[in-house]
Amino acid sequence: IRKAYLTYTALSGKDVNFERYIASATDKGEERNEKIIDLGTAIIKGLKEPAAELTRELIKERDPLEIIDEEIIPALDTVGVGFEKKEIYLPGLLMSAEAAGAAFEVIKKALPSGDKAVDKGRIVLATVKGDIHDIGKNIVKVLMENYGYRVIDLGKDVSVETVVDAAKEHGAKVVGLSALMTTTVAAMEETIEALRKEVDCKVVVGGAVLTEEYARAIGADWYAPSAVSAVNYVNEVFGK
Ligand code: B1M
Repeated sequence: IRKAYLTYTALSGKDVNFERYIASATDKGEERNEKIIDLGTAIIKGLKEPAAELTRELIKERDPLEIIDEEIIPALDTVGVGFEKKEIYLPGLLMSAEAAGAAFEVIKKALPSGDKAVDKGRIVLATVKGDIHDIGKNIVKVLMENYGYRVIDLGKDVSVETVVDAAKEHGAKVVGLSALMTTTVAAMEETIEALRKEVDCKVVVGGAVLTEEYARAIGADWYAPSAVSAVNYVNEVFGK
C-alpha cells in the first residue's frame, strides 16, 4: 500500500521531482519535501522555479557575481560530488543544471548590459568537442559582452575545424575554450594545436578540471579559473 501511495504522489505531481519516491527506493529512507529556503538547496534539489525566485530575492541585496561564486557554483559542486558517489543520478544532475540555468537567467538580466554599440574586439568562444557542459562558458560570454567585446559563441561540442574557421573568419584576437571533463581536455589540446598552425591569436582556457599547469602544458596562453579572470586577461590583451 505504501508503495502504491508513493507512486501515486509521484505520478500526480504531489511529490515534486519524485523526491520522496527516489528517497524511499534508496538507502536514504523516506524524506519529506522540505521547504526550500536557500538558492543552493533549490539547485541541489533541481527546482527551477524556486531557484529563479530565490535569485530574484538575493539579487536585491547581493552582487550578481558573488551569487554565482558563492551560491550557484558551490551547489553544483555538491551535486557533482553526489553524482560521483552515486548518490545522485543523471536525471538529478540534469535537473540541477536546469535550476542553475534558471538562476543564471535572472542574474543575466540584472547585470549591467554594457554598451552594445561598442566593439572593443572579437572573441571566439566554445566548449570543446565531445563536451556539452556550457554553464561556465555562458557566464564567461555574458561577462565579456558586458565589457564591450563582441563574442562569437560557437556553443558546445564544437569541432576543432569549426573553432579554427570561426577564428579566421572573424579575425578573433582571442579564442576562449572551455572543457569540464578529463576526457575532453584532449580535444582542447587538439584545438589549440590547430589554432597555432593557422591563426595568430591568444588562447584562454577554463573549466573545472583544468589546472594552470595543465593549461600551460597544452599550449594555452592563459588559464582562467573564473570568468572574471578570463575577462581580466582579455582586457590586458586588447589594452595592449
Ligand atoms: Co557533468 N560532469 N556530465 N553534467 N557535470 C561534471 C563535469 C563531473 C566533474 C561530475 C562528477 O562526476 N563529479 C563529471 C566529469 C568527470 C571528469 O571527467 N573528471 C561529469 C560527467 C561525467 C558528465 C557526464 C559524462 C555524465 C553522464 O552522461 N554519465 C555527462 C557529459 C556528457 C558530455 O559532455 N559529453 C554530463 C552531463 C552533465 C549535465 C548535462 C547534466 C550538466 C551540464 C549542463 C550544462 O552545462 N548545460 C552537468 C553538470 C551541471 C555538471 C557539474 C555538476 C557542474 C558543472 C557546472 O556547470 N559548474 C560538474 C561537476 C562540477 O563541476 N563540480 C559535472 C558550474 C560552472 C559555472 O563552473 O564550468 O567550472 P565551470 O565554470 C567556471 C570556471 O571553471 C570558469 O568560469 C566559470 C565561472 O566562474 N570557466 C572558464 C569555465 N569555462 C571557462 C572558459 C574560459 C574561462 C573560464 O575561457 C574561455
